Amino acid sequence: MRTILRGKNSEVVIDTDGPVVIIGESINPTRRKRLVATLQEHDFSYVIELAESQIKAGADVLDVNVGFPGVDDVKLLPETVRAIQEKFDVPLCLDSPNPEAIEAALKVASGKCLINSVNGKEESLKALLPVAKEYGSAIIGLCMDDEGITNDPQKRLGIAEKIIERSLAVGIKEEDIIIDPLAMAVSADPKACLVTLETIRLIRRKLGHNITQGASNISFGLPDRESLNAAFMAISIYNGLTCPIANPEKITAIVRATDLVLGRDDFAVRFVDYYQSRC
Ligand code: THG
Repeated sequence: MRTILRGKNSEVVIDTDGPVVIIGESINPTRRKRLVATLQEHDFSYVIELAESQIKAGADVLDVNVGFPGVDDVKLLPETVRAIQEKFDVPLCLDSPNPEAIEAALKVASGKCLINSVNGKEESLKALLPVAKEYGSAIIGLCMDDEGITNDPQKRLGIAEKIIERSLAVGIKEEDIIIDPLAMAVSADPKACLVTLETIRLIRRKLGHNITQGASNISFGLPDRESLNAAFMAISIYNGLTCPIANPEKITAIVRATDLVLGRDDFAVRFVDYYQSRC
C-alpha cells in the first residue's frame, strides 16, 4: 500500500514495500524548555532551527506539536505551520489532541498533511474524519478507544479495523490511513514492546496498511535511550513499521542500516550516501 504526502512542491511516498520514511519528532515541547519559551513569544527561530537540523539528518516529514500547558494551539499550530512552510518544502504531520487546532492548521497548510491523530473514541472519529475528508489529508489511526489502551494485540487490531471502516464510510481512501499500534514505556510494563510488536505483525498481515509509532516512547525513564530505541526500531521495521516518528539525528543511521539488511537498498546506495553526508 502507498500513502502519498505532499509539501508545497514535494511528494513523499510511504510504501509498505519500500524504504522507511522518517517523521522527525523534535518539534515537540516535551522536555524542551527553549521551545516552550520561544513559542510563547511567537518566536519561530528555534522551530526553524529544529526543522533544518532534522531535514539535514534525514527527516522526510516533520511532526509539528506545539502542546504545552496554557497554549492556545488553535492560534499557535497554524502560525507554526506557516513559519515552517515559508522556509521548507517537506510534508507536515500535525500533532495535536485538539481537533480545532488541526483544522485551523489545515486551513493554512499547503500540500497534503498527515493528521496526528484520530483514535477509536466516538468523539475523535466524529470530530476528525470529516475534516480529513474535506482537506484531503491522510490520518494516523491510534489503536485506543473509549475503553482506553488495551494490552491485547487482537483488541488493538479490532480498533484499527473500526477506524478504517469509519474512515472509508466518509470517503477517506484506504491508503490514506496509517495505523499507530501504540508504543509505550517498557520501564512501566516489561511486556509493552512485545504487545506493540505483535500488534504491528497483525496489522501488516491482516490489514496491509502503513504503520507508524512514536519510536522514542518506549525508553522514557531509562538511561541510554539511544541503544534501546535502536534495538526496538530494527525489530519493529522487520515486522512492518514503515514511518516511525523519531529523532532523525539519532535514528537515521539505524534506519538506513535496517533497510539495507532487509534488501530495500540495492547496492547500499542510501546507506553509503547517508554515511558520507555525516562525515
Ligand atoms: N504516536 C503518535 N504521535 C506521537 C507519539 C506517538 N507524537 C508524540 C510522541 N508520541 C512522539 N514524539 C516524541 C517527541 C519527543 C520525544 C519522544 C517522542 C523525546 N524527547 C526527548 C526527551 O523527552 O528526553 C528530548 C529530545 C531528544 O532527546 O531528542 O523523547 O506515540 N502518532
